[in-house]
Amino acid sequence: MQTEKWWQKAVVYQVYPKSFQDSNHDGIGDIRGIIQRLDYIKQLGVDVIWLNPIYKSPDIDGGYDISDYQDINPTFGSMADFDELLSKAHAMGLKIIMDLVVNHSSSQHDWFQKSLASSEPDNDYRDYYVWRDPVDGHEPNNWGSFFSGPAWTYDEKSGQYYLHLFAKEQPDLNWDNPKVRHSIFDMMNWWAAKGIDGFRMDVISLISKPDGLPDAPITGDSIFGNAGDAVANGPHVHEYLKEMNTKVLSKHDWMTVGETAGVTISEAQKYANKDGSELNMVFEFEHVGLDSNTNPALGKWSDRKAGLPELRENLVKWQQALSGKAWNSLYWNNHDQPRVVSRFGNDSPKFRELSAKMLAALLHFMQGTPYIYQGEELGMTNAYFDTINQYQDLETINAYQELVVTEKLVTEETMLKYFQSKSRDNARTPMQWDTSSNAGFSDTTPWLETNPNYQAINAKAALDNPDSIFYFYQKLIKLRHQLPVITDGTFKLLPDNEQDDHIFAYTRTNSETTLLIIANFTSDTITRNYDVPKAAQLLIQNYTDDQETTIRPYEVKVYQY
Ligand code: ISL
Ligand code: CA
Repeated sequence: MQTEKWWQKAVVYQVYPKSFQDSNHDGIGDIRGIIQRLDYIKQLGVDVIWLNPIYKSPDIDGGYDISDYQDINPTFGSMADFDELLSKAHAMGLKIIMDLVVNHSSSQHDWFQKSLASSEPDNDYRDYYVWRDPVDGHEPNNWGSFFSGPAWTYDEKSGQYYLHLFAKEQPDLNWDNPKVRHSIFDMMNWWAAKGIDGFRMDVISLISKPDGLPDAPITGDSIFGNAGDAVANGPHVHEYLKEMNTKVLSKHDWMTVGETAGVTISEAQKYANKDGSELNMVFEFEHVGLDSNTNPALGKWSDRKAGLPELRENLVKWQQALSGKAWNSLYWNNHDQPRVVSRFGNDSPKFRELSAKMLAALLHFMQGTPYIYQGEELGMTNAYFDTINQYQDLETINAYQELVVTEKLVTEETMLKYFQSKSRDNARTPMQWDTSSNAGFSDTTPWLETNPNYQAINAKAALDNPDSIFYFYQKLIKLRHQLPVITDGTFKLLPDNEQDDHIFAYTRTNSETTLLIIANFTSDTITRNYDVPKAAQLLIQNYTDDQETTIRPYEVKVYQY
């Protein structure tokens, strides 16, 4: 494996700027707030910061609707603030990767405004987006938007529909048009000249639409087809990424990660192949899809818990299949996912810290590039909002409207439970810095309610406690930097572990050493004998003593020999 690449040993910290730190009393996080907190990020020991979109945007979808790719949203600050953030981060040895959102733009983008202006052949911008005539007076096909409703919106003026896989304010760019690709590549090179360290590429697996835009398979009793399945890994996606690689990526010592919704193992081996002709790594979704509803009409909305056997089977499959062939991201959390300690761990006061550490260690000893989402290092929990009015996320609000109000597929009470498990806002509540008002995030009411548990769960308390989750993460990051086996070792599930309902146990081995990771996924006390060699050294533990064959609730231990 090409273990010489810097991003294979790196750990990424994801900052959601809107919720990280407010510096100017408007209740919204901003770039100067991030600058104020760089010391904190540095102390954790990570190598790279991934910034969610900070570009100019009407902010229909958390900034994933960009109206100017080369300007900063004034709510977040100015380009001068960004330049300062970048140079200060670099001076501290931190790299910054930006979010590249080019499957779609905002409907307010100049390109779309020009596209809208006329459907005449002399309008160069018409073909920047995907326009189609109605079919039998209806949408051109049955595709549903990820955010509810059809993926097509009708334009009275031209009598045509435009495609938007997400909100109607997020029209899909037409990647089959070489002018679109060149405009995007120019924009990327413009950011390169500023000295950024790479891009995380939003839904990059969706950019190439299937020829003829055929109907998608219907799942459940929806009238819409699943556009995600129909569009992911389209016919030209690898060709377009290779072109991007030639024209942009290969010129820079960057880290590139493709957010690849709907990626399979064999597709991942192409996106993130080790010849480096496309992207450095994929960011896949299978393990965070396991607890979706068993009724396909409800999609992700459920309060089901994924069991250890299915989660383990999935993680192990990816470890083994990409080994030596391609590179993966390791993550439990991001701005779209519920908090991991509430999802796969146990966020009760008794077990929150133990289970957060167990989950951290389990993931951080695997092969891949780990991502830590802001607040994960504190064991921040889901928001547990009680009413629909507390939510700000459009995916959540649209799902409520569609599934509760219009289609009446679920009761309000049930849907609110599902939101407590799965809403994206669970990850987006303000960062919990200290016990002062609004958790030290802002001195005025934040854009999204602060989780009241900030009195107990906050960065100040974590930094004051040598046993905190924060320092546990710090240790995991340090070990990754020190021990090559974490990057290059062979992954092996312990032979008797396949059916185990309680314990996840695996080894990583290279020519020098072996690591043995044993994690109890449950609140039960378990007896297992792993015949750990006498000379083995205990590298990591989340209890203060080691009882060898007794594995306590949410215990994790890592031995080296
Ligand atoms: O968030 C999801 C499930 O709740 C996913 O379906 C998500 O929409 C998908 O992974 C794509 O996410 C990315 O693109 C979206 C944006 O809303 C997300 O925040 C972003 O991470 C559209 O740009
Ligand atoms: Ca602000």
